Amino acid sequence: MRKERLCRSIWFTAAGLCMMWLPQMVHAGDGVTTWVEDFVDDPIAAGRFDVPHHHDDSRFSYDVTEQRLVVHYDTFEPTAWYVRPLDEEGELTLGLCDAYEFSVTFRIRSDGFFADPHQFAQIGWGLINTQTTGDDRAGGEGPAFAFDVVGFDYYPNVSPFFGGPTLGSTLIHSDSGAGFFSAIEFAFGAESQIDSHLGDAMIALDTQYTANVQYDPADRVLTLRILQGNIPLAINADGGGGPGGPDGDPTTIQTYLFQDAPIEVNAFALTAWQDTFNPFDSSVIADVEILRIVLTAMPARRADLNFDGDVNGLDVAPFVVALLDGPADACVAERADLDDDGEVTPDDVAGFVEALLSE
Ligand SMILES: [Ca+2]
Ligand SMILES: [Ca+2]
Ligand SMILES: [Ca+2]
Ligand SMILES: [Ca+2]
Repeated sequence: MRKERLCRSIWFTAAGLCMMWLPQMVHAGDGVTTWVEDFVDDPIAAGRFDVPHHHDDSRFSYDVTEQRLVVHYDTFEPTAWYVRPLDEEGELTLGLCDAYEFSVTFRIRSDGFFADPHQFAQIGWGLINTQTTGDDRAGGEGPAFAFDVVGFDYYPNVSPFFGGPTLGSTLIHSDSGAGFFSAIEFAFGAESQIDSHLGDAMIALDTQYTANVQYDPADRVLTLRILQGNIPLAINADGGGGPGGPDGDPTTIQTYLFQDAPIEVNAFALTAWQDTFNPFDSSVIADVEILRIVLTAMPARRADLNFDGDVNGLDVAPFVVALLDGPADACVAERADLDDDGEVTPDDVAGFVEALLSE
């Protein structure tokens, strides 16, 4: 009954809008930021990337002939980043309610490769915050811990006791004062453990892959895929809870978020983290060729209630549900509260209709 009345009020406010329950007016979402780094020229000389002044820029070697970058990972060395802001203006930030993905095409060289079986450290990259992310990702030293990180992490170490290698994406929330380790969300157990004897595809040396990490704010889940050419590998044949893990897909390793705590990132970075838990020696040494980076950010849009980046008729049904049942979470509430009074009520209908019509 109520649903019908509400729908009719939307109908009368803007004739025909309630008919738009089917896909139409689909276009590339406004406000989408995307960039591709192909290394056709030196990203630092060209002003696209930068190494923070307190980091060692010799850890990153650009090769103009091969059009690639080589990152010298060595966890005995201090942390070093190769950083690009999310957008050209350096103003874009992403949080818990925004959609984004990043892909990195890479090859780990066998020459000089070392992974200590008694230690544990990653080859990694991802999103950081140039203001709030500290150098200490391992958390062994502090106080500059690496809060506000969305990372791709490949731990190549194979331990006689703990297994390995492991692969997954990690999200580290903003500093809430509750301690660094409580801010970290990651996949563990069978989900991130790469067990070739159980069918999981391994990452081989001297082989080109693309690692893709996607964040879905509707389900609050990070999904990692490793592609060889265009073929996603079965990295999750033996996943958490069974074959393929939670989504039943053997090509995805997923990290579900359980905390509502905020996160705010403003840059992409190739992150050669120091292993602050092993100050005596290198846990991992690897020269990693980086051939391509693609970043796409789809910040949350007001009135986009189905989280597809567009504001159109497909958002009517979930808007009505948020009105009738109350918003399912803070991200829905933020998108449906069109009059900014902190709650979702019939007073938001006018703003919602206006948002639909202004598209
Ligand atoms: Ca596994
Ligand atoms: Ca899966
Ligand atoms: Ca939408
Ligand atoms: Ca409101």
